Amino acid sequence: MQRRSFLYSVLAVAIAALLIAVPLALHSRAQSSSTGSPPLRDLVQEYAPVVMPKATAYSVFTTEPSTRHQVWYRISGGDALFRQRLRVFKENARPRPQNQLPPTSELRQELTTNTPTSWFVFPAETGIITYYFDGDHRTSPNGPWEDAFGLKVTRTRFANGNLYKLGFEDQASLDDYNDLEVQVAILQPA
Ligand SMILES: [Ca+2]
Ligand SMILES: [Ca+2]
Repeated sequence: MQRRSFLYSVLAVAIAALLIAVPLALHSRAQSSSTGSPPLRDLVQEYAPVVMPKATAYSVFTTEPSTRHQVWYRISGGDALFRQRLRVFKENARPRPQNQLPPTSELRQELTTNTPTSWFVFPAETGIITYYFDGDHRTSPNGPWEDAFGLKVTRTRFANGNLYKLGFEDQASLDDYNDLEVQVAILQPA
């Protein structure tokens, strides 16, 4: 009996791995850019941070479908007691309501750390596309991933795009909004 339940759990893990791996393999993923960073130029304005206490994810989207755009992102750090996870989704559609994510078939990357990474960059494209950045954490090594309790966003506008600094919060008390920090740039000349 024990052996059977062991086999079932091995099977469950294998199926879960396939469910994640197949969509990642089928779609265009962001490429790691080992040296590059987004070529934003001519700072126009840095806006005051916007605190979103119940937000669990942030989406950026194209405002001009006929102009090519390109999205870059990286984990820039974080100061947390718990393990952090960033999931990145890309969907050929307008933004969904806040905190609603696309299905896992649209998942493009999953990083289970808040250690800084180099930049990742999606291929340049035209059209109506929304990119979702979803911050999670878990309080024990094998526990379930849980949604962030909130998010702080600082936007800086440049002549040829926008840079967003995201800070996810993993405490219900909303203490510092710096547990998982992500930078997202969307390049799209005006
Ligand atoms: Ca989430
Ligand atoms: Ca915190």
